[in-house]
Amino acid sequence: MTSRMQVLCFVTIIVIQIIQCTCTFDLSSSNKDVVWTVENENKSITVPGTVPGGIYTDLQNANIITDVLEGFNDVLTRWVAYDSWTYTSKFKLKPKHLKYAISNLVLEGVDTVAFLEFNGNPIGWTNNMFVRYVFDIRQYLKVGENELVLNFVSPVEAAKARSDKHFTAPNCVPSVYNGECHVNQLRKMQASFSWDWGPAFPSVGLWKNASIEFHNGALIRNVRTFTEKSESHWSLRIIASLESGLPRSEIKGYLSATLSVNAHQSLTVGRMLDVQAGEDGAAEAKINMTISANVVSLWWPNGFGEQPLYDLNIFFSNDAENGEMSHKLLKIGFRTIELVENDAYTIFGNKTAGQGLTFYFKVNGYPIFMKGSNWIPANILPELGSDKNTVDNLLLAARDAHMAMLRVWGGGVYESDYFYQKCDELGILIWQDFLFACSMYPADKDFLESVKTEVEQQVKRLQYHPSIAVWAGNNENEVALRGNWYMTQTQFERYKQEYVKLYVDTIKPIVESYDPSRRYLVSSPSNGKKSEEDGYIAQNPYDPHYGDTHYYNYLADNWDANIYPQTRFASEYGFQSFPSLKTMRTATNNTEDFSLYSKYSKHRQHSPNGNTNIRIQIKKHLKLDSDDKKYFEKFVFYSQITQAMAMKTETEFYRQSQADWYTMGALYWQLNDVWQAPSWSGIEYGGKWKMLHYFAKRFFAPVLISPRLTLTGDVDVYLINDRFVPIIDANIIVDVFNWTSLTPVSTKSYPANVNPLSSKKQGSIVIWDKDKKDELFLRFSLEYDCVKSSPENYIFPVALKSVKGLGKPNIQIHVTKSSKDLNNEMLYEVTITTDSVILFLWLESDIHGHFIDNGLIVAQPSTQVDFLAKVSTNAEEIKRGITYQYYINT
Ligand code: BMA
Repeated sequence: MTSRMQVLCFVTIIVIQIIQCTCTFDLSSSNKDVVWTVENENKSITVPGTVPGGIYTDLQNANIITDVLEGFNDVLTRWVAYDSWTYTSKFKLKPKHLKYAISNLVLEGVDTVAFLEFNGNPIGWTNNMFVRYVFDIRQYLKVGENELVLNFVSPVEAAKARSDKHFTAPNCVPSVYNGECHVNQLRKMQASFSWDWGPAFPSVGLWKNASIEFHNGALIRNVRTFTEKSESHWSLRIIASLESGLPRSEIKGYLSATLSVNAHQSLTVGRMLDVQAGEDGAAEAKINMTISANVVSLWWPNGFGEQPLYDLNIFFSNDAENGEMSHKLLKIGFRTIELVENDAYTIFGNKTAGQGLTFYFKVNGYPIFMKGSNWIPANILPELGSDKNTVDNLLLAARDAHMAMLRVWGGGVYESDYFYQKCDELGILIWQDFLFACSMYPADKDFLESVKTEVEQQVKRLQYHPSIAVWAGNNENEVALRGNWYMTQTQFERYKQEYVKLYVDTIKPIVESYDPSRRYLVSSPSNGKKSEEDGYIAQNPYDPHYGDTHYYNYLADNWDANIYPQTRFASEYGFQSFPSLKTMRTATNNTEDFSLYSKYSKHRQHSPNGNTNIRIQIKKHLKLDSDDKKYFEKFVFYSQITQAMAMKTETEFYRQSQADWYTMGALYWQLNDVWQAPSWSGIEYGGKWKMLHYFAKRFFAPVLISPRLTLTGDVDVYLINDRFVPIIDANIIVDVFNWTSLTPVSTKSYPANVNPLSSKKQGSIVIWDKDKKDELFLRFSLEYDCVKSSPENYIFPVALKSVKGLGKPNIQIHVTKSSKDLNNEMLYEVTITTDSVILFLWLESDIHGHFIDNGLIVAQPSTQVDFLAKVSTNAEEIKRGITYQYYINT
């Protein structure tokens, strides 16, 4: 077809679309013509239902229960999870609705086991929260009122019933979780039965959209795109999944794709289609495009370049007389990504570091160290996890802390389309786990069939996003089996076989067939290729010479870089802290709860020995007497200090080990939180940053001067460079301070050089008189081209509790309105003056907004921090509302 004909065809299609279109009847609560109610088994409760929604939100809205995250409500509302709930919707259809060849009920997300009736007729059942269900309801439709009923089975009972038949370890979660058992039997968000950082809310409901789709011809369900780069151009392969709804039907029509490229140009290709649908009424259609490399720009991870996205419009116009048109718009990016697992010997050429395989991501041909963290669901109620504000705030916080990768962890959900679009926009690469975590899983036929559908649908839905970097079969299940975490040793062979059946025989081929463009790792952590060679359950899945590792050590001194083992890629490591009192107050107002030993505190700490572990770390470094009047308040604050320092030390250790690409990733555990409780998060439930997140903004800085205190007491100084250009002849400035003064005792300067995308040890320095280590600390800064090019960094040679001369600072605060403008929000300059050193200065404001920097080490008389106000206010009000804390040895 000539391009003129294509244009004509296009015009005709658009005109036809106005007359003839597929029609969707929205069953969500936003459609005023649909009324949803929900009722419990004995009908004692009937309340309005919400779609998308869930039972806990509906009961909360109807005042049957109060805020689920308040006090002990997680256990007090558990009756909700034991009852059975029926969601019913009533809506009117018009004669036009009955004229279509296909009328399908489409449920994007059903949580989880439900039996469905339409106008009194059983139409099927659901058992997988991650599957889009389609039910043919054409024969049951009526003009006038119609009724859809979903009878939800208690998820706790459904899990138990399956476990009775197909028991799979573990028996239950630890009792401190206050959770429910056997969630591994259900294809449901695994954390909804509780986790070591979260409460149990075994929800039911329609957590995603629901609708009835009416059509005569085929629809585009989703589109996959594959980009391949050659010298002068990109090849774009587009695969559209078409659904006619009728088995073996003929799908005939015109498929076209239009890509908008740079300079307001667009490229269109199209082709006639005549294919036969399979038994499932679906078919795939391919279309190729060649794009000259100069009309599109490369997509880069955050911090390494821009994220240009290009509109790709796909149309399918059916040939039938009443030619219907189906359309999808995707925003695609052009980049290459590769996970490089090559013989390390060729790079390192020595026996120790040279063993094993490399494990790093190459993006657009460049090896990139992945800085980031682990994403858990944004809300414990799945229907609230896609809230755009929450997702925006968390992803922007990740972006602002220079993160280039987040791992969507296997105990949560496949996130919303909005989430991945936002990651595409912000340049946040996603390590996507499949949703199996910390458990053995069943491998019976029904379970595997359901997983097949889930994996196929999710890979097809998410594949086109440039942000997706890698797929991983599960979280920690290989290491759990090898390490006998769930007492499976006596049945090792059985569990190994089931493991291979699920992740290797079932999931792997599906992922590889629908997305050959990315690596599928069987587990995280794993030894990558080596685990595969070793039959998928490696002898030591934490082998530092292969793949990724998870590392937790709560007993050793977490501020000591020498305790951390090397790794190719640290995909999890972390330490707990308490959320701020401000955040805790959103869950309880009882004064007696604000004690480490209160029933409430014990209830919220799910990690066995969690508070003891925090206390151990505090005790190693900070002075805190148990009879201190402000013990709890200080414990909370100090827990945030120890967490931030631990993560700083460990992350910098990994970044330092980037030399020659030994370690190429540091994703700490965990970015966010689902409730107000001690956890590993850097951001509290509600969005407030802990000290860790402020520290992350500094320890992930693109150029970082990073000192390491060695076992001999010397300091190795590293320069880390995430830029594409080398740093040549920069100056490292080392100020030696006495704790008693803001004037350095001595200052020395050293030349520094490092290659692009690399880290290099600049040398070792011994500055102090070993007898006076407790009187001194060191400040490191970097000057390059006369500009400060790295955040300042510090070495405290002895534990802070033992330093001599740290005095109580005399702090003055002054606030002025800034002339800088930040997206129309009000920025204020807060100037802090002090007469002595301040450790971990933590500023808070009662005005809605946040400090741009916090948790400061102040070693100069005057320091400026910006405050971003989210409400209209003035300098005087801000000054009045500021409170602060810091660490001191009293
Ligand atoms: C890792 C994670 C999570 C857990 C965290 C903290 O094992 O995969 O399962 O929450 O540690 O214990």
